[in-house]
Amino acid sequence: MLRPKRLSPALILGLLAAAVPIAVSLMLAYQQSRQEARDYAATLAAEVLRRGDLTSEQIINSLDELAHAGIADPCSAEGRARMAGIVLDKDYVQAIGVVRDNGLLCSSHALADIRQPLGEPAYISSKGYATRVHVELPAGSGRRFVLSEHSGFVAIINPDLALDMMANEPGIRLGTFARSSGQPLLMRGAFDPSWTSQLNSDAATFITDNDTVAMQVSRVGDFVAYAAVPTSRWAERYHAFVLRLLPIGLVAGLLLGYLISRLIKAQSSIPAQLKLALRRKEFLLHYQPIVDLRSRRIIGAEALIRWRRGEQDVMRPDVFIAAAESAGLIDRITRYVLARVANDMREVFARHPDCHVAINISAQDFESTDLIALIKQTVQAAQCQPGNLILEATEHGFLNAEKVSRRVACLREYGVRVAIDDFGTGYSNLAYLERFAVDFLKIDKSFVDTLGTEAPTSRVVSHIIAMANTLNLEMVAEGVESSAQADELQAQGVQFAQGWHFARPMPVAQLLAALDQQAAEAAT
Ligand code: G
Ligand code: G
Ligand code: MN
Repeated sequence: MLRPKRLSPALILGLLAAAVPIAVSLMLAYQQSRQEARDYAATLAAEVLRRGDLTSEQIINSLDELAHAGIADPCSAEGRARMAGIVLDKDYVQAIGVVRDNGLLCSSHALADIRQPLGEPAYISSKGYATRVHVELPAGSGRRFVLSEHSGFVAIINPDLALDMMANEPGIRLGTFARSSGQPLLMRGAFDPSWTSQLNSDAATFITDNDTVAMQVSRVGDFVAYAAVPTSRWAERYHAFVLRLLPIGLVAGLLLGYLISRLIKAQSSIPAQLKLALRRKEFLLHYQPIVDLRSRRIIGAEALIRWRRGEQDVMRPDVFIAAAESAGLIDRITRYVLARVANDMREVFARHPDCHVAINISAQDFESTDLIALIKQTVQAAQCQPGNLILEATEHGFLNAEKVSRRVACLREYGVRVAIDDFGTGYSNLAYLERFAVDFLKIDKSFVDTLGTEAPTSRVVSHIIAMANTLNLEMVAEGVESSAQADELQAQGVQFAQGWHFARPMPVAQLLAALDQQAAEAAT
């Protein structure tokens, strides 16, 4: 049955970790562009304030000078010339003049010197300066002037001149408004009266739906300078920051994600991985043929566990079997192996009833009470005879005692045969072998390797073989890699062998095919 592969926790946490720097980079871009917009608006407001203050100062000075000049008739040619002299050095004041009954009587600018009504002032400051805004003058070619009047004299200001900075940036709104009344004074672009409510101290910067607005209170006059920068400009900066920061965030994110998922994988304990592998059925069995050395025919096979994920062996069995033993997970693995072997071998036994399968059983399994029941289940499930099964136990498993020896006896009584695995590598001694009645000795590869060499251990094989013969034990030599080794073992009286010289561990289908071919050859 195929189940969709679940995302591993390591991958999920890795992805989460990767998201953090990416999110941070986006946030940084957002904050940086916001901050930049605020700084820009504040800089503009400060410049407006500086110009506003200058304008105020020039208005006060020019009207003051005019009041104290003692000009008898300002509207005479000489009077106008003297007025022109007063404004000559005042860059922001275009002209000064005389007001009577809310009308402009005459001014320093000849062309503006036409009597015209001005209407009521929009605002009068605490110092008595009356301000009129949006005033059209005859020679002003449609331009709207701001007029500031005090004691019958008036200063004429061109607001565009005072606010002529950043003229090439569209959408930027600049100006001043009266602090006490909120009345706009100088103005470039529409003023939003709701901004005034944001001013709680000497300066404020805030973001509205459409603009980033900065305001600064004048220390000289009763007015506030403001600058509003449209959000669209800010969004552009945001995109620029994203383009700059996101790649860094992405790289950092991927790196962090990779490192964290690696870390989690490494830290997730081997026992946890084994449990997961059992649940996901990532273990499978390969079978290494065992041959009769006289006929060189396959008479059985050893089941060897493999941990597969995709095409890869995740971990070597000697590593994870040892880990499973110390984590108390070996009984679950043994159950799994037995069930799997029964399933794999059913057809092999049906077609080749004399064949046997050798299964590695851990020392702990011999101690657990239900091993016999488990083996009986396996025989049933594989639809074979107890004699088709050989249980391989390493010598260490046989060390502790009575209980194990009784269990082995029980199993052999049932008809299953038992082999001592890796013989010679443990605590082999003769007395011990006599006490444990078993059927086979498996001679470890390390001894087979010494055959035909000058190694001091090379003669141990002969002793093991002699000992086994004395005890009437049949032998399986492991790790046979050459025909010379096979011949030598046969000459010394070893009955069976396995090793790469004959065959490597293989999937059950391949084993079955080899057995089928062997049977077909025997028939002809
Ligand atoms: O081929 P290989 O590397 O698989 O074997 C390594 C070791 O793992 C062998 O010495 C064998 O004893 C052990 N082993 C292999 N399969 C099993 C198994 O199914 N159960 C146990 N307990 N040990 C196994
Ligand atoms: O259970 P045991 O330790 O006997 O398992 C045998 C181990 O030896 C397995 O890991 C198996 O894959 C490996 N093996 C079997 N035949 C050969 C061989 O001829 N040469 C080598 N190097 N290893 C072998
Ligand atoms: Mn073995």
